Order: sequence, then structure tokens, then C-alpha cells
Amino acid sequence: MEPAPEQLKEMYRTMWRIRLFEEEANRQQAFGNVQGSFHMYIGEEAVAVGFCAHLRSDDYIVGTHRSHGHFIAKGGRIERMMAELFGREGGICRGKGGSMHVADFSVGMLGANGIVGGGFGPATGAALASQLRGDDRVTVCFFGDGAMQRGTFHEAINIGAIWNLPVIYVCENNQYQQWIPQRRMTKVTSVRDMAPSYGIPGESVDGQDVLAVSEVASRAIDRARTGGGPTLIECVTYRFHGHSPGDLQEYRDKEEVEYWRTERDPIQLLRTYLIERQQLGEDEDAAIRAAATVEIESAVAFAEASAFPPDEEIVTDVYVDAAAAS
Ligand SMILES: Cc1ncc(C[n+]2csc(CCOP(=O)(O)OP(=O)(O)O)c2C)c(N)n1
Ligand SMILES: [Mg+2]
Repeated sequence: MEPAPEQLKEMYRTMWRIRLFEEEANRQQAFGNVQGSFHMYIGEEAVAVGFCAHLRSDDYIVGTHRSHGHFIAKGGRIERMMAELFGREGGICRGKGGSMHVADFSVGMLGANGIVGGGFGPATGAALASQLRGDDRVTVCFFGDGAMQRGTFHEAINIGAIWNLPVIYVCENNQYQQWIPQRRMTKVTSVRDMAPSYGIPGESVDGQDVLAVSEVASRAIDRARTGGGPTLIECVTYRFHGHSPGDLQEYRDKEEVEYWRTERDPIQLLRTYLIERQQLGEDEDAAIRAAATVEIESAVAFAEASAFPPDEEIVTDVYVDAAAAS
């Protein structure tokens, strides 16, 4: 079923918030204000947004090393994430996690992850917890095409399948694994084709088309919530920027990048759809972007005004206090 116009506009708004957040964060990174590693999600916004649009705030998601979009789509606070990137105390993890560890349990964002394929276990565990508690929460586990080659992929999905857990495994196939094209790393390029070996449904969807993602997401989430177990989904997408800052991108053609940026931009595709159906006017469109710009400017101000954590707390919240925990 197609989402209502208001719901579509909300998705459009969220995609802009992700894009403008990252464009600003990228600028701040160039100024030297972002501490640690930083991977951009621009180009892939429709995946996080298409899935999270169907999740409740008490549902769970687990991200990757490229998770600003997941965090925003799940309802995380933008200014807290900006402060986190700046390494400041006002950050969502008090400035000690950085870009690869954004997490906000209050909205069910269980965390990004610097370990490729590190999310399968925690996501499957969160779904097991829901099953044991008897609540009807679902968990969405986002992962990259590179993570398909990890052993954790097989182990966790097999457990999810055999125990019929309320989890959806979502591959963001952006066609590259750092600097290597996916086709050079695996003969089975779509995880959909791996689903039968776990005895669960598999789907593949155009990850630039938020309507298509939303449709597949809604079905899989309903299935998981009503006891139907996991689904393995591939979203075919593309990252518009390099793997991380400083990536010269010699492994892909400029024409290819240009094609995806101009013809397959998920935001422009939804914009055209909404304008053609007269569900979005030029003024409203401009107002959506202006509001997101203001929100992001105030996020930077919030981050700048926040202090660095004090030196004496450098390991607080980083290591468990063994004495206190026992
Ligand atoms: C276990 C592990 N191996 C290698 C790396 C180094 N590494 C970081 S990102 C990345 C590529 C991941 O590709 P993919 O899963 O497709 O995610 P994408 O970066 O395309 O979003 C690699 C190899 C890592 N972080 N963890
Ligand atoms: Mg990839």
C-alpha cells in the first residue's frame, strides 16, 4: 500500500535532514572539527528512511560504520550527534564514541559499529530478547555488501531463522567494499539469492526509490512483528562520496558517479514524484530545506558550545568498572 502524502513528505523531509547534516559534517570534518573516522551515507538515504518510516520508536535498529542516516531516520537528535562527532560532552555518547559509534537507546538506535559485520550478533540478540520478553518489537539490522562475507552473517542469520526471531536483515548494497567493487569479492552479488539457504524469504529492491523500499520494508516488518520471522533484503544503492575523507576514488569511473548523482538521487526522485502529483509545491519544498538548514546550523552551535570531556573522565563510559559491575 502506498504511503499517504503526509507520510511521503515526512520521508522527504528526513532525507533532506540526513543529506544536509552530512554536507555540514563533511565541511566541519575538513575544518578539523570532527574527531576520528567519518563515513558518509549521502546517496543511500532512501534505505534508512524507507525502513525506519515503518518502525515504532521502541523498535530497534543496529547500524554500520556509515550510520548517520540510520540515527536520524530512527529519531535521534541531530545536535547530539553533531556534538558526538566533535568529541564533545554534549554528544550522544558524551563525545567518546564518534561517528562510528552513534547510539541512542531512547529511540531504539542500538549503535553504529566500526567492525564490518559486527551488527549481526547484537541485532539477532535484541530480537531474541523481544521474543523472550513476549513483546512485539522488531529489530532491523543494516549491513553493507562487504559484511556478507563475514562469518557472523551466516551464524546470526541461521540463528534468526531457526528461532524465527523478529529481525530483518537489510543489506545496503552500495556496490563497493571500501575500494573494491562488490563483483570482485563474491559471485553471489545479491543476498536475496542467499535467503533460500536459510529457509527465509529474500527480496531485492531499488534502494534509490523510497516508495519501493518502503513497500518491501512494510511487508517484512509486519511479518516479523506477527511471528513470521526474519527476511533478508538487498537494497541496491550507491554512495555519492568516497569511502571516507581523502579517498581518491580511482577504483570507479567519474561517469558512473555522475550517473548515480544526477539520475538516481533518491531525494530528487521523490521530489519529482511529489511535484508531479501536486503533493509538494515549490514553496513548501524550499521551506523543508530551509528548516533543515536552520536545524543543522543550531546543531553546529550546540556542538561548538559543548565542552570536551574532562581528562580525568577519559575512560569513564569506555571500560566497564569491573569492581562496580561484580
Ligand atoms: C572486520 C573488519 N574488516 C575490515 C574492516 C575495514 N573496513 C572498514 S569499512 C570496509 C568496507 C565495508 O564495505 P561494506 O560492508 O560494503 O560497507 P560500505 O563501506 O560500502 O558501506 C572495510 C573493509 C573493518 N572495519 N572491520
Ligand atoms: Mg558496500
